[in-house]
Amino acid sequence: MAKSEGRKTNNAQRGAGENELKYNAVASSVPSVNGNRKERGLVIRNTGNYYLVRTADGTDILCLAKGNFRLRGIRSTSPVVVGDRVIIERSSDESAYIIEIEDRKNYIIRKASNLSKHSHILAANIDLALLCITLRFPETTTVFIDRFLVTAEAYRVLVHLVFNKTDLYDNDDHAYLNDVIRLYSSIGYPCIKTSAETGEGIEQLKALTKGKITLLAGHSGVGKSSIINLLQSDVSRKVGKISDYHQKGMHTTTFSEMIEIEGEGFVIDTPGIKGFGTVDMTTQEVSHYFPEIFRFSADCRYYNCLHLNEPGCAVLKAVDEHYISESRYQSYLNILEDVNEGKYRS
Ligand SMILES: Nc1nc2c(ncn2[C@@H]2O[C@H](COP(=O)(O)OP(=O)(O)OP(=O)(O)O)[C@@H](O)[C@H]2O)c(=O)[nH]1
Ligand SMILES: [Mg+2]
Ligand SMILES: [Zn+2]
Repeated sequence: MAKSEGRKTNNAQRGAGENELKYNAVASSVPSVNGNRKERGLVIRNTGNYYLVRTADGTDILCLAKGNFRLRGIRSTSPVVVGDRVIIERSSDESAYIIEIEDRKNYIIRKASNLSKHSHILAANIDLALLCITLRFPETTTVFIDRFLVTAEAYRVLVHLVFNKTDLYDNDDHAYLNDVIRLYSSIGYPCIKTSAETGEGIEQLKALTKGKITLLAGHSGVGKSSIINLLQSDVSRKVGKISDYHQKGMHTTTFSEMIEIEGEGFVIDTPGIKGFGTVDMTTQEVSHYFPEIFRFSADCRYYNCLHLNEPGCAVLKAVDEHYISESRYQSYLNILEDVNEGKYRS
């Protein structure tokens, strides 16, 4: 396994909710240097060069990042991300700087595009990621779902799939939706049907997100901000106007933001993402992040089988016999291809 932080620690997979929500319980006094005050805080928003940091006493402070936070092993477009636990330094002239990032328990990272060498971390230290999916208006493909899931597996982030806008589906859509849900549930990913319009599934989401730090991700226009608006009553998030709204998203949310929800917990609203390039894995590793492919691969004749056309491949046999879905296998090939391309390029 390639070394990069985030994978070292953690296991949201085994039990969510371990994230220290009560950041004020964390010792907030850090020895001061040169008379400057140092405090611990949680990054709740990032706009341009500025970060909004919530400190132990609940105050939100606008900070700049000081120094070079290039993270080991990854070239990221932003050094500090929402969800980071940081140490800030406030000087007497009221300016404030982030001077240290605490080790991350996990994060969700993606490449801006397959060709891009730069990666983008959506958020760090999350207990749960909700991948918001619409089969129509706009369409979310299984390849997109699988790319997200592979990254979440690699960085050990627990994922539930949220199928939104069920109120817009006709009978055929519902039949297809149920097939997709059957597939992902059988692999082990919990699925929830929701509608921000009728309120279907919202109580279930409230119970699920309670006491956790939850990331909402997905294409633009799938309804992430609309769902968040139903999870908390204080603030109203901007959602795309229906009148402007066609098949594609409007990119209404433009930066990630952490929002406190009723009944304790935080949800992170993120801007819609078009593609999801996977980051930093070897060809051998790819199958490890498809749980069902990994299970069958134990019976392949060759230990280094890539399940392409090798003799005695148990995965190909399972695809033939429909124990592994064709769409998941196609996603596997698709990701394998990127990984190979990445290798030839560098
Ligand atoms: N019919 C219906 N419309 C919905 C539902 N959820 C969201 N919408 C509408 O879909 C549009 C997009 O919703 P947003 O909440 O802005 O979507 P988003 O995922 O936050 O999009 P970005 O911020 O661009 O990433 C808005 O017009 C919402 O009113 C739903 O369950 N049913
Ligand atoms: Mg939004
Ligand atoms: Zn094989």
